[in-house]
Amino acid sequence: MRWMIAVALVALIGCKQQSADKPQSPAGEAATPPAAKKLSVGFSQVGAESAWRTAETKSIRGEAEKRGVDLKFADAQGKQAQQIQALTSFIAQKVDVIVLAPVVETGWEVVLRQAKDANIPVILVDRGIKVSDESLYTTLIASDFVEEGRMAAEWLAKKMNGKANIYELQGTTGSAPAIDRKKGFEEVLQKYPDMKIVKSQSADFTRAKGKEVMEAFIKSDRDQIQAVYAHNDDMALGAIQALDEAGMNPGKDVTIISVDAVKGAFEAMVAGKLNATVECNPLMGPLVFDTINKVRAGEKVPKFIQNKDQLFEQANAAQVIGSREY
Ligand code: GYE
Repeated sequence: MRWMIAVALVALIGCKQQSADKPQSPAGEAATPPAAKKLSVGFSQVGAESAWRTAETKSIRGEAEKRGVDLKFADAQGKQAQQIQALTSFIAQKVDVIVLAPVVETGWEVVLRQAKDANIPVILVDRGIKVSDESLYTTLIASDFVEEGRMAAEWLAKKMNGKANIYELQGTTGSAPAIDRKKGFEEVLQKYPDMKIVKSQSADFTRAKGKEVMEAFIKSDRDQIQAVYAHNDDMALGAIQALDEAGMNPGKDVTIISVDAVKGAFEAMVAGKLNATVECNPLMGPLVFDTINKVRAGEKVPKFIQNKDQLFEQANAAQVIGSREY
C-alpha cells in the first residue's frame, strides 16, 4: 500500500515540475517567455579633448556593448549647456540610469533635481561636482585628484632638490581635476620654499592649447623655465613640442611632469622628453556597469568609489610601455 502512495506522489510531483518548467499556452503548447527589457543608460560625455577621454569613452561604450546595454551616448563638445540638454533629453526618454562625466563642478542642481524627481539614479564618472544636496547623485567613480597633485609635487621637489622655477599648465577652468591637481600640488610645495610656481595658466586639457600657452611662456620667460607641471599628458606633449621648436631640450634642461599616463606620455618618456607622469585610470567601463547593477539591485554603494593611481618615470617607461592599455 505504502509503495503505491509513494509512486503516486512521485508521479504527481514530476507532473507539477514539468508544468513549472514549460509555460503552457491556453492551447497547451509551450509559449516563448517575453524578451527581457534591455537596460537603457544615458551617458553624457564631456567631449574628446584628450587621449585619456577617448580611452574612457571606448571603455564605457565597449562594456555596454558587451553586456547588451542600450547606451545613449551624447558628446557635449566641452560645453556644460550641452550636457544639461543631454540630461534633460535622457529624462524625457525615461532611461533607467544616467552616467554623467561633468565638465565643471558647479551648476548641476536644477537638472539633477529633475532626474531625482523622475527616479533616475545618476552615476558620476571621472569628475566630481559641488552640490548642496548630496542625494542628487548616487555615487562618484573617480581618482583622487588632490592626491595626484601631491604625488606630482613630491616627485618634482625630489628631482629638483627642492629648488625650481615651475610653469604650470592647468586643465579646464572650473573642472574638478584642474582645481584639485593644483590644490594638492601647492599643498606639498609649502614644504619647499624654493619651489615656486612662476606662471600658471589654463590650456584646457588639449595638446594644441598646451603648445600655445608654452610658446607664450617661452617668449616672456625663456631663461627662467626649469620645470613644467601639466594637469594632463596632452598639454605636456604640446609643451614639449613648443620647447623642442625653441631648441630648449625638454626632459633635460626643462623637467616635465604631467598626469594621466596615456600611451603618448610613455612614448615621450622613452624618447627622453617627458620625465614622469601620474596615472589616472580611464578604463572604468566594467566598474561603471557593475555599480549600476548593484544600484538597481537595491544594494548600498559608497558615495565615492576611488580608482587607485601610481607614478611612472622615464627610467621604467621602456619596460612598462608594452603593457599599457591606453
Ligand atoms: O585627466 C584629462 C581629461 O577628468 C580625469 O580630463 C579627467 C581629466 C583627464 O581630459 O586628460
